[in-house]
Amino acid sequence: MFSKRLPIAKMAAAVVALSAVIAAVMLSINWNGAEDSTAAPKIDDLLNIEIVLSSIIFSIVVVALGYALYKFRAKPGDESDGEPIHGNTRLEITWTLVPTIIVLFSGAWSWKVLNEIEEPAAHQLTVDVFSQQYAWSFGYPGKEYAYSQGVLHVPVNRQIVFKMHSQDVIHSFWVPQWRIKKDNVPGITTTALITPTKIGHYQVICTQLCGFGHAAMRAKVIVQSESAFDKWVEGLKEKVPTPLMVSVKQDTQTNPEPLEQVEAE
Ligand SMILES: [Cu+2]
Repeated sequence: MFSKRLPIAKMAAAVVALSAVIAAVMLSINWNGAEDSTAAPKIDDLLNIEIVLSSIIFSIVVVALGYALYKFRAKPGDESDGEPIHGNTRLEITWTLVPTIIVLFSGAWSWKVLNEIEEPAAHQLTVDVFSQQYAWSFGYPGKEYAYSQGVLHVPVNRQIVFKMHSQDVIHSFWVPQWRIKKDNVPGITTTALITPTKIGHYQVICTQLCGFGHAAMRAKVIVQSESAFDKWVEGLKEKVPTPLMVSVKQDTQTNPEPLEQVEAE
């Protein structure tokens, strides 16, 4: 049925042109906002690669579809059935193999990015993240378990080990400009490594529908210099409350990583 005279060169040119236009438009849009952690540019590059690959696939489909619609359209008055087609083994192998290669390539690249993002740095700072319906609070184990509610301070250009503990249901920790998002799961400790690279004010947003107050479940984030951070922590009056400490210990028992591997100051 597919004639041997498919205008392959023209179709390929159309695919290249269409891909270029779509990719140019999609890449020109700043999807994720400012890149304010070491992970952000890597994740955005990964997204851009996916955008280019998707543009190419989309163009192949659209060009083939457009060609078939035009070339094989019924003549006016033609009421006959279409030709019965059994299949095309070569075509089927191709459209199985090519997506497989693309998916494996994306997977390998994602793996590489994840490895880089999760590479532990020498001088880490551990921060406990406590989530509950519908509030965030934070403990600073390396700073005698100082405690803050609704506001998170962190030093700039230092890798923060966020250890997350939910008190009730699943919540999710997300600062969009840092890109990384991590679920807080009751009963276990989840960990995210994030190195903020810019001083500024941000927001933690809960991204896991957790109840009526979910949309309002936010906390302020202040990224500041190491000295300003130290001063702020010293000014904190509260210590992490006992019920939260209990949850840290309980979570830690079900977690392979020991809690006390706190940073060397
Ligand atoms: Cu929520």
